[in-house]
Amino acid sequence: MNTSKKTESCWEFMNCPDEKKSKCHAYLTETGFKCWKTVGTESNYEADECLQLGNKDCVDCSFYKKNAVKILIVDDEKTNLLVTKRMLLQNGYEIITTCTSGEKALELIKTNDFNLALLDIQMHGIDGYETCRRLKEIKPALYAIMLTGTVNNESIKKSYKAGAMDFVRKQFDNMELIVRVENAIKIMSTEKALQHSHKTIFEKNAILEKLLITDNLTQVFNRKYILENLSTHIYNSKRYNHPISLMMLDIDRFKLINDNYGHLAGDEAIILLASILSSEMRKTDLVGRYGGDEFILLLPNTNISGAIKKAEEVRKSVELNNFKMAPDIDVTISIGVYELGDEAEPDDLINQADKLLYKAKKNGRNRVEYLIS
Ligand code: GH3
Ligand code: MG
Repeated sequence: MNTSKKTESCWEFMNCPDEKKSKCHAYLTETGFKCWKTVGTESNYEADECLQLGNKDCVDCSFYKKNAVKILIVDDEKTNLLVTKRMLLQNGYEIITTCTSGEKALELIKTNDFNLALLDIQMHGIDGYETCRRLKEIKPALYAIMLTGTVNNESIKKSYKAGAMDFVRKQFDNMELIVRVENAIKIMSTEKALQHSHKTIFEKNAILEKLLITDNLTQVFNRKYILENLSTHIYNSKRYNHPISLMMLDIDRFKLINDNYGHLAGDEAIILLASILSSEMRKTDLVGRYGGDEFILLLPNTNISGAIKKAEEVRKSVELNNFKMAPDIDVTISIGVYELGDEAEPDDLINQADKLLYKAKKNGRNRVEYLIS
């Protein structure tokens, strides 16, 4: 397995609890979270296992470094604080803050990014439930474990209501506290992993959605998108009694560019035209590539006179532009402009604009043809 590539995508690194025997990398792949047990040095990984998170062989791994988890212990009994803190220290936890009241805890959380809080229930001042509730208000992701003398239905109910996730009996032995804290870390790590996956999926979806509606060559909308949205725009224009116009335009004698300067130069000319169109049109207009060297422009809230004016501007802008990829050719466009009448259907808009474009070609090219219905 080529390991060097994997390390680049490492998202968080942590040591397995048994650091002497093996190390573990957690990393995110296209298909989800994976734990990767490794042997050897960090620069020379030999992956002996590559396991999906949730695999039972992998439960010891967590994405929070144990020694980086920030723990807050709140108890009004100083001895309890000392005992709990010592236990945690003995088990590899290093960042531990203690305080003797809920009020102090609420102050501390404002300046400390605690991950985990261990809260005594019965305290002077505000009790553990209320402390928990308010801490979670300030930091919802905080994982709270209640420290309680007796676990009964009442305390369970109140604790969960306050946002606590777990309990440790006050007369706890070393094992119970440590097991619960480690479970808390696993849960937090899994949550973090899921959030990360979620974010990645969300971002990738957004990219996919954009790809679906974008013309690969020019980055303007593709034909499918324009056609799908045409009906909605027409429906809105009729409903709100707003005008709507459409332009079909096409490069004049485009084949000459391909023939004289090659297909790539032809592509560049199409790309340049798309960028001229995008910068000339309003944000609310839709610019799409209909195919080849033909573009479709939908102009909501624009009547025929506005659309003709715009078409002339665009035509001039192309005429004046120096298409450097085809230095000996005066690149121009022809445009057909049509405003949709009350009775017309979506297809009419395209058919009419297309006919007008054809007319512009027939009448000499580098011109705008329109029809006032
Ligand atoms: P007219 O003035 O009548 O429009 O003449 P024209 O030469 O521009 O004719 P037409 O619009 O029919 O030309 C389209 C040509 O565009 C045909 C095809 O080879 C070429 N073409 C289509 N898609 C692409 C593309 O993505 N890139 C390039 N470079 N050429 C393309
Ligand atoms: Mg053409």
